[in-house]
Amino acid sequence: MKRIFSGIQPTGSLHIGNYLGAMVNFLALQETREAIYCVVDYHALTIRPDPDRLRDRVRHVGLGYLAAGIDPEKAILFRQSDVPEHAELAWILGCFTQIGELSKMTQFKDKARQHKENVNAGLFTYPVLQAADILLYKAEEVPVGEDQAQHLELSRDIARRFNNHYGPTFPEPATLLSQAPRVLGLDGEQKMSKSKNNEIGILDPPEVIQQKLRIAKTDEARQRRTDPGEPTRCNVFTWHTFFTPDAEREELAKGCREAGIGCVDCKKVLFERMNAVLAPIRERHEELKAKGWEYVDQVLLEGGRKARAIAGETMKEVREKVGLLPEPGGGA
Ligand code: AQP
Repeated sequence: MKRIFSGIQPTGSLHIGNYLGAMVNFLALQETREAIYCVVDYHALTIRPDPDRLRDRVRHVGLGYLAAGIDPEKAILFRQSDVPEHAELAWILGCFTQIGELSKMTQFKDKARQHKENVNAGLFTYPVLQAADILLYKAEEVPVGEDQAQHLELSRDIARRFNNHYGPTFPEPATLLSQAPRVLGLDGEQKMSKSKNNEIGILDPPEVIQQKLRIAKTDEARQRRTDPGEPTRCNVFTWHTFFTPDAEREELAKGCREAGIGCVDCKKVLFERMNAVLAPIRERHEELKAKGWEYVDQVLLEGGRKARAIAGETMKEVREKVGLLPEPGGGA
């Protein structure tokens, strides 16, 4: 069975971009692969979050994974910092990564613009830690959104370079994109993000979703209800692609082009369809929350134990190959 790995940052609440871009694949792949999913709290340190807030968000993202349908009986779900080998391997792989390569990373350039006051080395070497996350488990495939494709390419380069130097060690991990690799936000321009205030949360109550949809950008040509629109220019219509069956969508497209329906009507249908997908997630979230945080903590702890066993094996091999002691404090 092929092994896969992916992670989500505990930087805010999960949104439909995370869900459609990554989680949908996580759910399908836990059935057919040895799946390892992680809440990547080391990564989140790049923005120096409040410690209590970070711990809290880890739990919330853990609960979000479970509510969305990740089954701890089928997949390993854990907190990155429960497996410190991630940081150790990142250091070693950093010695196989060129500064020039990291300088080209689009996400680094974006985040450096977004957090001008704190362009730290962690932000710069973030893709090295990401390579370590994946290679530590010798994952062959990585389900992610399109924004991570460049990082994945770098992970393959790092793996290849290490293998060329020390002999075959890591598979070169393939990128697995979903049907919705880049979901735009309510602004219809930027990628939906936890930190851009342009998201629809997967746990947003129905009235909040309705409120957000009301302001969601549509085709600018439709200033009045009587103006014909063009669905291919409309982000709301793109969202229909992910939630609304083909026949109904075609009807909506026709109505939009002929000005037979208005944007309000189109958004109403989208709300119904979106809500039908999100309502069961919200319900499961409530059920799991009622079990108390102990349940989530237990799942993450148990997942961490399993992940650490695999990580330990890889690090034993890596330490031997690079010339460190086979185990800290041990060996000849
Ligand atoms: N808008 C999106 N469309 C498709 N996929 C997306 N992903 C995120 N946003 C979209 C995918 O979700 C997974 C987890 O992402 P992440 O939380 O680790 O980091 P991110 O990509 O930086 O997500 P955000 O929401 O944009 O977080 P912030 O605002 O904190 O930077 C990844 O597979 C990602 O591709």
